Amino acid sequence: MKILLVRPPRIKQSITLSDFMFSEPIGLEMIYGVLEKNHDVEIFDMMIENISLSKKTIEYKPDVVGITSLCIDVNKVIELCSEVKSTYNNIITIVGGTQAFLNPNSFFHESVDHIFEYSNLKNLSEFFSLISSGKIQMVNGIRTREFNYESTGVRGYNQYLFPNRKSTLKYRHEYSYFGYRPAAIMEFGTGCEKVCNFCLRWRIEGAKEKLIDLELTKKDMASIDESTIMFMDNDFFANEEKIKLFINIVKELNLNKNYIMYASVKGIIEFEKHLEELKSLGLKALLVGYETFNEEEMSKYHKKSTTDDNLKAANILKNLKIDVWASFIAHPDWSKKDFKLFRKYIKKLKPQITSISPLTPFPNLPMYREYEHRLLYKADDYEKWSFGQVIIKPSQIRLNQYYYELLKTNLYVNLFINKNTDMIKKYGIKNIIKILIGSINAAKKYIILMIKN
Ligand code: B12
Ligand code: SF4
Repeated sequence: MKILLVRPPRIKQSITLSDFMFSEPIGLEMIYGVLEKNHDVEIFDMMIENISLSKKTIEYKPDVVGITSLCIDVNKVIELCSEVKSTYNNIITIVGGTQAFLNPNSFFHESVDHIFEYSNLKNLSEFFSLISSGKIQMVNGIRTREFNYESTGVRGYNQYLFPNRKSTLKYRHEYSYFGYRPAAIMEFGTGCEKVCNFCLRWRIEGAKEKLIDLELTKKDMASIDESTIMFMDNDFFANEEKIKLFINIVKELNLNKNYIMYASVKGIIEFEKHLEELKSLGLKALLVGYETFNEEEMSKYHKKSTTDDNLKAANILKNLKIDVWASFIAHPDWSKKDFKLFRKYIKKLKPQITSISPLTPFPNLPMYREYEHRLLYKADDYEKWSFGQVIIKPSQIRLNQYYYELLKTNLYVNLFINKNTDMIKKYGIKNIIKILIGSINAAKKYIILMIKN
């Protein structure tokens, strides 16, 4: 069969961080890796391509079109499936990805034939051998329109499979992470045992840290051509065994690359002794969720660290000259005074890059119930759930004032606190201009929302 795997284009109307983070569609590369053995497969990355899916469909003539999805993509994905069906009605349409796992119901639509709630070698092989011979039946992890999208009831997680990175060869020079370009992404271990209550990530991968098969990891690390690897592990510093294994693999493979990782504050403090060696091996930056200046919120979020721990971790990293890309959550109950305290706190932490997301009680999270009566948008206003927009009605100040405070904080942080001059040395002026344009774009969207509200 001929299979076209598609990543949908960026959603213009939502606030996204796409100008800062733009990585390869690694999920599709994994599916490609499995299917290429028996089928003719191609990846079509609409975040880069300029031609429409119907034009591509006419050119490539696939039997199957499979589309990946994130939360904000639902309407676009359905639109694309409808476009495929109206081009050639007999093409089989399939949807997979994060949103299909978290909320498969959002894709119950006449243009979507099958939904991969989760994917693994077993269900992929079984499903594609069935449809190749024109049969359909219920398969674990897959919901089929013909069976009213019912599930077999067997739950599962997405399996981390070996990605074929050559499948995105023509796009790879575009993929980047902040100033690092080109950058590849990969994962060393899945899950997260910190189980913070606002977080989707451990819900997607499980509350248990598990290392990915080491042979697969080594083979993948050795084959990556890019000079930068971003590890998407939820907390690379989850345990010492993992850190030591990584150090050994980098030495064994004699790699000379830049590494970017997510790390918890708890892990940074606990495994401080390994940071110097990691730095000497190429660790350039850590993405750290500091979340807030307010201790009460820290415990409400079930963070396993305190606001003082944040300062401690920031000092450790400053002394070692490891960059920090910090993320924070703006709580809807913040007053003007709270925003002021927040800015003061960021000034003490002095991260190199700061991103602030308004608290987003994603549907399916227990938090959703708590804030349901204060939601500004419906659960199916998919494009609003971008983690960049205010979703919960602020309680202390008006919504437009809240946007003004967010805007002010973003500008203050980016212009006065983040050390852009140091970054110019590191990443080059072109990259810094790109990042600044990104913040201006986000700022423009905030101004529009401020005026509208
Ligand atoms: C890498 C990443 C990105 C990358 C690219 C992701 C992509 N799919 O294209 C970039 C940087 C572009 C990105 C952007 C965004 N992201 Co993001 N991202 C991640 C991250 C770190 C890893 C995702 C990943 O690649 N996982 C590994 C792969 C292998 O898993 P997978 O895609 O699910 O693929 C598996 C299966 O689903 C299956 N599969 C996937 N697609 C398909 C398709 C078919 C047909 C089939 C059969 C199977 C299949 O194959 C794989 C094998 O098991 C996660 C955090 C996390 N740890 O989960 C956040 C995460 C997914 N992102 C998130 C968000 C919110 C965003 C943004 C909206 C952020 C923003 N405001 O800008 C944007 C949206 C982009 C857009 N549409 O404009 C949220 C998701 C929320 C949600 N419910 O969807 C997460 C969970 C982070 C968080 N906040 O908690 N992201
Ligand atoms: S440490 Fe990070 S990834 Fe893990 S549960 Fe908390 S916020 Fe999520």
